[in-house]
Amino acid sequence: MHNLDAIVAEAKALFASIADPDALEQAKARFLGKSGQITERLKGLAKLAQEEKKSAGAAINRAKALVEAALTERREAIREAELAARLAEEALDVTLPGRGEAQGGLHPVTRTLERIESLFRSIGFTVADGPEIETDFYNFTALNTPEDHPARSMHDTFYLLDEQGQVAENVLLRTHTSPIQARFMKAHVERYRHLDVLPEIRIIAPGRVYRVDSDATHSPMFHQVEGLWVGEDVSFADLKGVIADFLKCFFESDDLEVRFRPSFFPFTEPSAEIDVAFMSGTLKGRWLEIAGCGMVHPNVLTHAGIDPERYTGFAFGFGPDRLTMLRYGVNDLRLFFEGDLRFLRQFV
Ligand code: 2U9
Repeated sequence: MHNLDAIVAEAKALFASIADPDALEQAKARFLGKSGQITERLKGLAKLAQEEKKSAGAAINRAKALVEAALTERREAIREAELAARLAEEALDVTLPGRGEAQGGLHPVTRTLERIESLFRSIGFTVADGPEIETDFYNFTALNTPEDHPARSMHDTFYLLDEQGQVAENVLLRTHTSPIQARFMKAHVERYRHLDVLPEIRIIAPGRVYRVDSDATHSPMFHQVEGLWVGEDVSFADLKGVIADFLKCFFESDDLEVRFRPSFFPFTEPSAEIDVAFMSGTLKGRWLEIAGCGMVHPNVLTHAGIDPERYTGFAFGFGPDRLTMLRYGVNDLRLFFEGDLRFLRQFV
């Protein structure tokens, strides 16, 4: 039957033109659905004479089988094409080179701190640590700082608030790392109370400190490294030797001079400022203030339970941020704390 052949050909052509599975199922309805062309033919059989029914029915069923076969074939083809597309999309090229890990690096101030720690360790110091939130006792009182000292004012020191939002007068952000040493001395005295002689204290105290101050050379948070050596015969001459050797090692130069200028700190007596002058390079001949130091004040030793008649000690303090600026030629302190990678990458 020519008509049936045309229907089968039409179905095949239509199915072949479709790539979407839903559209294919809709196209199927045009031939095999309730009022599809093949279905209508089957319904029409009822009208035929008995002798025609058998051969006509057989021909329609053959055509129906051909349409169904074309449909199945197209469904398969679409599924395979989809699978192939997905495989191509998800394919991994294992021969591509790796993307590589981002390279991290230490902050320039951290490098300075590590360098200072390693130099002091090499002459028998240990590195001590302590809390950044301190009590007024360890930050000021134990360090012989009088009640009316300006450093204790809210203009200079960050105080913490209590649960009612009021200034908690005895809790603050440490303004120097000296409370680390005050705590260390007290613990040391307690630990060795059973001995006839107090073993020597030789520590450095590096860390973050906080002051109400902000401009090109002052940051509200900055770093300090302080040092302390307490024993039976510790003198100002020992202090001078340790500091001069340290500075020569730190700046990798014997071509520098160190001088001690009388000064005042509540926690040391006598006290001095330490200046350094490089004898070559861009800063040649200029005296730069680099640290403070002195012999530990008898009141500070007494606070820790150490007899100032028997023991003496020296202490010093410097700013590693400033040392880092000098070592690398950086002129604005704020660059260290802004986190700008264009600046920081130069030190990796
Ligand atoms: C104890 C006793 C004494 C630590 C000292 C200085 C002098 C000093 C400043 C230098 C620049 C801090 O970074 S800076 O702003 N420090 O001048 N610090 S003596 O004296 C101590 C510490 C602890 C128990």
